[in-house]
Amino acid sequence: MLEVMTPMGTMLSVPEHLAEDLPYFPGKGSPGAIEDACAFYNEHGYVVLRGLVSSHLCAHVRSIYATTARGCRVPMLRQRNMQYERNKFNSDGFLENPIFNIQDLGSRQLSVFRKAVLDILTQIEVADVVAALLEARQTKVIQSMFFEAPTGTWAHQDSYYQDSASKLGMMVGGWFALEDIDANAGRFYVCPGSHKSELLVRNEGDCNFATGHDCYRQTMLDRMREQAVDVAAPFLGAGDVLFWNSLTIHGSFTAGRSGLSRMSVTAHYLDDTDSMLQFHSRIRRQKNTKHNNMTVSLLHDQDKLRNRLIRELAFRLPRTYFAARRIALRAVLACRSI
Ligand SMILES: O=C(O)CCC(=O)C(=O)O
Repeated sequence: MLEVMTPMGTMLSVPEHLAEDLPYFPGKGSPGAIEDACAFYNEHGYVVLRGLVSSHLCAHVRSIYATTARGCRVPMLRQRNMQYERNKFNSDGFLENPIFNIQDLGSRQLSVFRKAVLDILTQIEVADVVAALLEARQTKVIQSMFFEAPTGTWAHQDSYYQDSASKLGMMVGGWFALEDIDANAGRFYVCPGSHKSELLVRNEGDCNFATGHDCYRQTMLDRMREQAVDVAAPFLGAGDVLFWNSLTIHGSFTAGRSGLSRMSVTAHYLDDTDSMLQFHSRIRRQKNTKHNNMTVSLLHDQDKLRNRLIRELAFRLPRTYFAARRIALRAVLACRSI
């Protein structure tokens, strides 16, 4: 076990090897495993399915990333600041600005990478688990991200950014390990049971996303400390997938040492008949496509000229774009339709 400091300043023993962790549930070949996994998820707000994705598919995405997306100079939207940026690499040569919404990437340069990632996110074994967790007949991917370097993502509930329009907590996130994730590589963590507590920080008042994101992050941490929440950072090997509820507090640690990557993809899913609730404020309509028979919803489709023009403007004039976005966000949050 590796001792890691949580964002609350407490110490946590993080499993370095599979044998040091809970077994959780097999992703394949075990009748009844999905039912057991659902019961665990409902109780703890997260669950791990081991080997849900084949090592062959994980290796395929790693190799396609290396040969196509890594060297691509096209600006892409980024998870950490929602700005259009070119790829940036840390001193170890790993991508340090995670890509936001792989399904939006343009066909000209990135269709092969986009397809390889969507093949994983929509494969039948994944679709079956997500449908069971959401008690839905069909589900859809509404958002995705690609990570390589450790990022130290702040503690949050996805609900603050997006959730199900039908009921808060009815969105599922999935963290797909594309390689064995070292305990020092900025492990993804969850706060078990936090989906059931009174910890929801709403996207409003001083904590609104347009002007109060720092306040949100601090308030979240204060609540975690007050409630002395548990933290778990499961061992995730290539092909293991951790699913969590949109009300479950989670984030990732900063790296314990240099030289490590944590290549992974995350995705957020809804019942196919549901809609995305954005910022606890409005229903965000999305254009839909299909992949592997699953609906994939787009937000900033780069195959559309209009979106490419916005990208060019945002990339060349980031400050102007940021200011305009902030005004638009304030307007959205001020006239809540929910
Ligand atoms: O892995 C991470 O750093 C954060 C991922 C995450 O929070 C998400 O996908 O919602």
